[in-house]
Formats: sequence, structure tokens, C-alpha cells
Amino acid sequence: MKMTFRWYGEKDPVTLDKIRQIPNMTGVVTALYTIPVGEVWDSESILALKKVINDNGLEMEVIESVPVHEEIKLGSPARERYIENYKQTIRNLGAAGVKVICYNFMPVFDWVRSELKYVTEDGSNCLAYSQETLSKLDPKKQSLSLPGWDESYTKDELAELLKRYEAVNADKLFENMVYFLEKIIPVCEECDVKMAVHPDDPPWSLFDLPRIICDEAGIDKLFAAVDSKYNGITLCTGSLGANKGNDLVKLAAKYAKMGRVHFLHARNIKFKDENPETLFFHESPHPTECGSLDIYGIMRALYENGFEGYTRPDHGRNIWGEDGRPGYGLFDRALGAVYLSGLWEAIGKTLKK
Ligand code: DNO
Repeated sequence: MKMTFRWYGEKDPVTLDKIRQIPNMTGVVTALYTIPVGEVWDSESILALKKVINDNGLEMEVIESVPVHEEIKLGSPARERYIENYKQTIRNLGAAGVKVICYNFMPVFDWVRSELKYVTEDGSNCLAYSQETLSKLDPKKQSLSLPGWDESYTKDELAELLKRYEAVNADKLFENMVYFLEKIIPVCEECDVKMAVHPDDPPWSLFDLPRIICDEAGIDKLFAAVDSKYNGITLCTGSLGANKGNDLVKLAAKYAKMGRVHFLHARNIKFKDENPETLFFHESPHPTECGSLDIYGIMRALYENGFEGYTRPDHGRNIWGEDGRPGYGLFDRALGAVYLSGLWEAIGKTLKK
């Protein structure tokens, strides 16, 4: 397992020299944030980014994310150009030593939460999800701003895009995903770059848009449709774990054994209300006993099944007065990294006895 940390580039207040001081940190997970979605990531910009990172004593082996253009998800004829661009980006990243690309296949919206600064019992604040709040929102009628919301759409553009998705159900979205992967996976094999799809967060349909990477059935279907080790997942414990039906220890063991877990997003969440209509959870500190997920059990299952991929502590709370980017401050994620490294060492040493 290689411990990494998400870094949002030169504007990130969590600087590379701080990240480097976190014990066991090998590299950062980042992206070229200035290139418009769908355009080719040129080698010069990739190498310039890599140099800044390497000069700070860290590696750049994981990219999160190379976003997938909506035309690809919609399956329109315009997708061909964007797929060709994606292939070239993979080649350029591979040539720069990148090993894993994290991406998602969620229509229009990435991760969704209802609150950015939910205050917990100890005075820290974190991201939270309330189904009641989300159920009252309708992006076709209101203009909204939520975390994960792509601010680059105007209200009209968003309405038009949502309209186009009316013709795309879950089966069609899956077909479009397979079409995309069938074209790019041969390039990944050639360049030794693994694709690691991020599960849908939360793992259910929102605003009438289909979501397909939500559970074991969806992941199995995806792996069977494009049967290559280069077609893998980002095991995001907090995303999949929001659905109580997902047995994360089982999923971690199963997919690690298949060699399909290329990247781990480790985080914990705490359920406050488990009723589907009023479901409420907030993100909690990483240790098992601080939340509802068995982080120890997941790490152990990964270890026992030969996981050798990259890991990053996912979303942290704001603690010790920090006012960080939602989910991505320094302190709590650093605590998470150290906890995860500690678990890994203990599991390894115990199992070898
Ligand atoms: C949120 C992240 C996601 C993730 C994308 C991958 O904190 O886990 O935004 O980066 O879904 O494409």
C-alpha cells in the first residue's frame, strides 16, 4: 500500500511541504485543474506539474480525476472526439509515470452533500447528508449550489443538459460506459495506466439521474463487461458505505482478490438516522469506533487479499480551528493517514506471526 494525499495544486492552502511531513507519505493525488473538461492534457503541462511535486520530494502516480465529458456519458456522436482526447491524455500521463487514473461516471453531478459545515459533538465541523433536504431540491426549477456542483454551467445550460438526460436510463448509461471503456482500456494496457472508477456518491439515483456504480451488482457487471485488470475501482468506503446494504469488508476482500482495487479512499461516516426518507449521516474521524464503518475490517480484508494499490485518507473534518476546503483540510486528513498506516503495520505484523 502506498500512502498518498489529495492536493489541489498551487492554490491549495495545504502545501506540498506540509504534506511531505506527514509520516509515510509517498505522493500526492492531483489533476490539471485549468484544462477544460474533454480537452487533451498536454505533456508539457503534465511534466511541469510532476516536476513541482517531485521537487518537493513527492510522487505523482495517481490522477484524480480526468473527468469524463458529458457527451461520452450521454452517448452522443460528439463523444468520438472526446474519447480520442481521453486516449491521448492517457498516453501523455502514462509517459509521465502516472499509474492510476481515478474518474467517475455520474451524470452532471459529482458527490452531493446537504451541509458543508455540520457541527458535531466535539465542536469540529464536517460534511453531512440529509435525504430530507435533498428530496426538497429540484435543479430543474431552482438554481442551487451544493458541494460537488459544477459551477461552470449556467442555469439554462444545466436545464438543457438535464433535459438531454431524460433519454438516458441506467441501462443506456451503462452501455455508454462500456462503449467508452472498450475504446480506452486497450490504450491503458499499452501504457500501463489503470482506470479506477469512483463509486457514485451517494450510491443511489439523485434528481432523476441514473447512477450505476452503487453496489456489488453494478461493479460486477462493469468488470464482466470489460474484463481487464486495467478496468478497476477506487474503493471509496464512505461512498459505498452510505448504503447499508453494501458489505464493505466483503467487497474489499472480493475485489482486492481479483486485483481490481487500484485506489482506496478511506473514510468513515456516522449514521444519525437510518430511515430511507430521512436518512442522515455525517462524516466522522477515520477510526472504526468513531463512525459506523468497520475501517479495521476493510483494511484487514484488503491486506489479506494482496492489495498493493494507492491509498488516501478521504475527507477530513475541520478541527483545531482550521477552515479548510470542505473535506480537504490538513489536520484531520493527516490524522487519518497516520491511523491507516498504523492499522496497516499492525495487521501486517500480526498476520505474519
Ligand atoms: C470527493 C471525491 C470525488 C472524486 C470524483 C472522482 O471528495 O472523492 O469528487 O474525486 O468522483 O472522479
